[in-house]
Amino acid sequence: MMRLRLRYLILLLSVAILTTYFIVFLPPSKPTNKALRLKVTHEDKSLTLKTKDNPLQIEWQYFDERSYIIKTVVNPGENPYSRNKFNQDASDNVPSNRDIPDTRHDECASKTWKKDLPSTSVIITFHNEARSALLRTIVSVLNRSPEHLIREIILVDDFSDDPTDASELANIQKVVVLRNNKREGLVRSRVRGADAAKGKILTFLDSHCECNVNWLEPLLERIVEDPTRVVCPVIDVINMDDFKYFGASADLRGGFEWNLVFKWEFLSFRERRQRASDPTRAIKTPMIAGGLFSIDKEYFEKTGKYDEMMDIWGGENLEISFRIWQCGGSLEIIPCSRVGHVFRKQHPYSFPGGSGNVFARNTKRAAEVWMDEYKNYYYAAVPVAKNVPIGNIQDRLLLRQKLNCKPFKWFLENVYPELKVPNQVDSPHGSISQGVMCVDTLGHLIGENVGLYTCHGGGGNQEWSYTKDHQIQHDHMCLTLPKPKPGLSVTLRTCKGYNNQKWLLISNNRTIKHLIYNLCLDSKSYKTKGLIVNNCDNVHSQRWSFSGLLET
Ligand SMILES: [Mn+2]
Repeated sequence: MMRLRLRYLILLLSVAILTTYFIVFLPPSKPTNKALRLKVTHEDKSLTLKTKDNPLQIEWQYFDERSYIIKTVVNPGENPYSRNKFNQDASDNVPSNRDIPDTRHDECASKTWKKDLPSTSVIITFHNEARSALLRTIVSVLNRSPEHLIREIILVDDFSDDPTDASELANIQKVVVLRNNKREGLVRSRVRGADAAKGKILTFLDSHCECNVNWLEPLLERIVEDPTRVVCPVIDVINMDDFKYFGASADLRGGFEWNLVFKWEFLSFRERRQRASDPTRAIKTPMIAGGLFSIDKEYFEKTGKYDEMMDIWGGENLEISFRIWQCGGSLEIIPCSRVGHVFRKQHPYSFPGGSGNVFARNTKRAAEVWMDEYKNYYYAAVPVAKNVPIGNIQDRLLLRQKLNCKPFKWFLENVYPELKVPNQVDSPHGSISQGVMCVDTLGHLIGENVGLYTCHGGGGNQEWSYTKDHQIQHDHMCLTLPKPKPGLSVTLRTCKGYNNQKWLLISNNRTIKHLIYNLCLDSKSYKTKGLIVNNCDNVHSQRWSFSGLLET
């Protein structure tokens, strides 16, 4: 007994000594940055591998990371955020092959993936990206993917100021560079990359990402099983100030409200419980964030790629999400696949045409093509969108018809039942006119009066709805009677459903009468006081027609 314990002790001691030896005395192994090997060309014999068997050959050549990055470092006195809206200094100081924490669930680490997966073309589009961030994206792809699964990395330089940002990277193995000769925006750049791709599967990445261990295999596997799946990694967070890498929650999916702006939302209790029993299972998502996903190339083409009349950025993720779901595919987040992304608070680049307009135009194109009558909920939430010109959508409508896609109602009922249809928009809406003049907010806010303006037929400030509880409403503001006294101005107040906000639209004599008092909406002094109330006497200045109300 005693002897056994002694033996055990000796064993333990020798293990401890050996470990110490290795820790203290072994030189730190230099991790080779395999990703930065240069391309082998037949013309250049110097780029062949030197092996022990064949000492005549010489070593691999490597891309010179330092000299590539040093050309665009932050100048002394320059704000490190000014060019990229993230801390470029911090990015430049992080090596391209740095270690990042493996943020997957333990069960992902022990999972094995199919061996016979097809290769993917990785497509990265960018406009004036920080060199260090772009290089790190490429290096993480090459270093953390099985070599045979990366067919190529296609960089689409969307007319960056400095063409050598991309052209120098063309020396790295597997990298192919395409440069636009004018600014095209994300959508057309991605389509250009996809058209050039030779891989069976397309993988789109942002230009400031870092792929984590085994990020690719679980994505490809889901698509091999069913090519109508469009799959995304969990998007981890690279801090924009210090570039530290954090794991994101895998209990999130993509959603939106009626303004059609993408948002992350927590999975329901039921889905979280399912995930707890199998943390590796795919998560169905109504919408994808759009920056990072994989899709079968043939399926991408069959389902209409992207809407190429969308400019710069925004709305394209909404369009592809509606389209894939409504036309028979599905969108998934794969929790065992992790890719870090630098999230920023603002866009680093310029938007020709203004970011708000471009976003509204792209979003409205998606709404007009895919949302059927439900697009009216979008216009109710974002009234300015009604007047944004969108160009021709005929091709996209034909595509929808050709693919025999389901109505938006199906999407709401089957994919996104959590998105509630607001009551307000069940109510009739339109303009309230008197001859050629229309009731108009004139851009006024809470507490101010409303006026009349020449009818323009474009909604916006002349768009009113008449709710079931008798309110006359624009956005969240309602026509309100401050006091039941003739001659007083009607004001805009937050809709509360109080009695002073209740009106009757009387169709036979076309008056708008307060529900309780004998006071009618009157335009007679609109130039000085805006709209007022007066004793109802059916004079011309009290006669209105409401385009949203059917004549009875
Ligand atoms: Mn991004």
